[in-house]
Amino acid sequence: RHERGLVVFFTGLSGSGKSTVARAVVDRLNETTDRTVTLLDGDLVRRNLSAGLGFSRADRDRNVERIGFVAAEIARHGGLVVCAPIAPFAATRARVRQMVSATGDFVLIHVATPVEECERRDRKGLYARARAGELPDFTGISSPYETPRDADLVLDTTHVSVDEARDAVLGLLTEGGWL
Ligand code: GGZ
Repeated sequence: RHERGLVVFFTGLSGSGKSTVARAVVDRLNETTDRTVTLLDGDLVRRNLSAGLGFSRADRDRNVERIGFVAAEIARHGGLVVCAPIAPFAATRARVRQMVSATGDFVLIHVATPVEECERRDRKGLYARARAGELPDFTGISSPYETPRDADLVLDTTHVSVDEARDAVLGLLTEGGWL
């Protein structure tokens, strides 16, 4: 039996918690399924697959479409893929959804932690740098984030722990018959 591949695509602002939740989902999937699980980690993608790209709209589109292409290839071979770029543009997310849907299933998770909360946390100090004008085109500050209208799940980590968010994602995947 060849199981259908699945791409779990997280989108949200820098500091929204999406990478943390994505990582927790991958860890749990690795404990509970025999299927291969691939995390297309944001940092690794930017350092390798998308090395040299910046944060203009064109470069973000290239980055997100490359992630989508790799995810679609893995899904085509029946794999589970988790990725968590900001992916701020609706049209780009729609292209990725379309690309993946030709070969596998696609689930969109919006980590909708508001920019005020992301900036309040400012774990990496990037919001402060963006405010100071040191980081141009910073999503949520000086570059847009288009809120998804087609999310399968919306999570706000302001009042929800990483474990609860992880379990909500796993619950959705179980309900949908993927696990
Ligand atoms: C947004 C930026 C920027 C700008 C650097 N805007 O919190 P982080 O640091 O670790 O995650 C952010 C990451 C975003 O890269 P993505 O590949 O996910 O973006 S996109 O999907 O839009 O291509 C942040 C850091 O890179 N970073 N400059 N100007 N985030």
